[in-house]
Amino acid sequence: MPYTRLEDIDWTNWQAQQLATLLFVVREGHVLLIHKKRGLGAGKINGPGGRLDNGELPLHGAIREVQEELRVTPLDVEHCGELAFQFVDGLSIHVEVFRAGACEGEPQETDEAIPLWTPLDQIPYERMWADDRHWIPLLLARQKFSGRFLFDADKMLGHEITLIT
Ligand code: 6U4
Repeated sequence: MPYTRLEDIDWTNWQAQQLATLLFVVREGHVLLIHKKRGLGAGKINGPGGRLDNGELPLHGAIREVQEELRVTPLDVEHCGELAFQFVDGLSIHVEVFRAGACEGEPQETDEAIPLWTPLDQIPYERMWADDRHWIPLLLARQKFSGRFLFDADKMLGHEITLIT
């Protein structure tokens, strides 16, 4: 049955079809974003990240994706929060979100992404997924979070964010 409201979803028994990560390197007043060239959210600005391989730990998957997408290795990686996305077409994704204090190497363009070192006061939320403006400020403030979202394609129909103490 298609969902139309966030409250229609049985979150207690909710299980994501896909497990994924996002990782934001934050250094010297800038955050490392990407212009995503392919996959879900192609054309949007986001953090690097992607789906976990079978059995892969989220931390390892997050670091691997940054290496694959930008050819750099994030350092001082910490967990910041989790996001649950339900799409009305049935797709569901659980995303573990990380930040890093540095990275080794210079980010390079790849088949998957164009790197964008972005000043923290110029994050282009209008070019990003609609949920990002609700939790990226928490990540930057080092406030841990848990978010739930309902999307119809890239239109956000509902959202709820809990702060984790
Ligand atoms: P493959 O084809 O597996 O290499 P991959 O880059 O691993 O692709 P993909 O393209 O399926 O993954 O995209 C998943 C990525 O999109 C994850 O990093 C999470 C991110 N993502 C999905 N919905 C999002 C949303 N609403 N807001 C957000 N990131 C989202 O900020």
